Amino acid sequence: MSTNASEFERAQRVLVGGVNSAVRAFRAVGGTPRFIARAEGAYMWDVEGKRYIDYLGSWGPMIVGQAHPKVLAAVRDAAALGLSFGAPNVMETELAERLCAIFPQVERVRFTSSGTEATMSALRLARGFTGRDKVIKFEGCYHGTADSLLVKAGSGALAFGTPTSAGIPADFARHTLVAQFNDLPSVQALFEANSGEVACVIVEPIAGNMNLIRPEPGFHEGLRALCTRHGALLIFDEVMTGFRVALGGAQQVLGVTPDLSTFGKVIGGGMPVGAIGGPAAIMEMMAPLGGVYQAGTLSGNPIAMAAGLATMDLISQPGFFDAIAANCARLVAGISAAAAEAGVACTAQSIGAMAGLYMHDTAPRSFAEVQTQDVERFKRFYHLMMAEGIYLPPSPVEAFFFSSAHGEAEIDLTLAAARKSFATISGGG
Ligand code: KE4
Repeated sequence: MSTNASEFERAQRVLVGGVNSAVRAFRAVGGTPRFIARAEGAYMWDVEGKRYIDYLGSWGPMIVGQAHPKVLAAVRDAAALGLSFGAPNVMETELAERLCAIFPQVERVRFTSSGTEATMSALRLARGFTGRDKVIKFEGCYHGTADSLLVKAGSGALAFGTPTSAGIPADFARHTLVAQFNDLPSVQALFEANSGEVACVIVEPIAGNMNLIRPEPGFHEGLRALCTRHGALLIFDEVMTGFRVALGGAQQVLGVTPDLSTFGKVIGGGMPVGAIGGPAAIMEMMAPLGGVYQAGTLSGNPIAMAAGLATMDLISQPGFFDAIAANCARLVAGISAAAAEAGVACTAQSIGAMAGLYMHDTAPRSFAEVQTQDVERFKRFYHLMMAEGIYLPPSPVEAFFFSSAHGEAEIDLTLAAARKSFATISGGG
């Protein structure tokens, strides 16, 4: 009989670390990754048949729950007409029209097959548009695996102690300047020390890859003013926050308009999609109209577009985000209350359907504060919850993800598991 352990042992013989994305390897929490056999609604089942309430949601895409009937039907219908054409397809236009309708400053879109491609292309576009080489990012923010962005990055790069990846030439990395999230003076200092050389600032507007960190009031307004003053483009990387904290992403919540936005995850509904969006005057610097080359064999793939359109239909329903945000808020409030009841220093918070849980008595407000978490206690909590059938992202520096499929029953089961886990921890277990 196939077990998680036997499948992991087998996978490691042919896949690096047994996985195709580093964060899946459970290196930040220890133990054996679960090999998922199927998923439906708020649940996943591993190869041993154990059921979990899914707060991973494929790291964000599955906001309407796993295997939603309407998304599956759209994928089946599209697949019956062919899987990939390498030629324009009307569904690409339709999904781009949806994005342009939601984000007023987005006049043109380019789809890619991943968030990495989207942010990598956005950086190249900013450099091509401004004629400048340097970019500013924030320590702990993660924007995928493009070389320029794997400098003091978050997510698995941070969790595994390689925030700046090996293999990036120093001559390349030197163009990436690193500031501190929620610290405007650190950004201003970089602009002043590199006057006229900064092409863009790229930021997760609500950080999710150093765990969920809220922007301080005025932070993004300050970024916006600095970029405008110094002729640099402001790029909101909304791959995680887009269509998750609100239909209009973090820019709707914050009321700040970037020059370029990158998207992914939810707009693919579980299929590979990324996107760049912005004003025609900037976007049309990209090939075939301009000199910034960008392309991709499966970009705008009809199956991915169909899954994305079906997901957009569902999340665009009136009241969708109010309901999901209220349920997610009830969950995180219940977790914080359960921890307090057990005398365990643990806090949880949420914005829309994006949540953070910290082994800390308050919600961290900076990269430095996130680092003061009790990681060993997180690991203990993680495995206690997993044993109770609650699947959280396997890292203390990742956000977790709620869906419209998570109802009262799932919230109650999760809070019962949290109370039991905190009781074990406070009892020294
Ligand atoms: P992808 O290349 O993984 O599709 O997207 C990269 C990316 C870009 N920008 C933001 C804000 C992101 O969160 C991501 C990817 N997020 C991680 C989760 N922290 C994906 C999980 C993984 O690496 O397997």
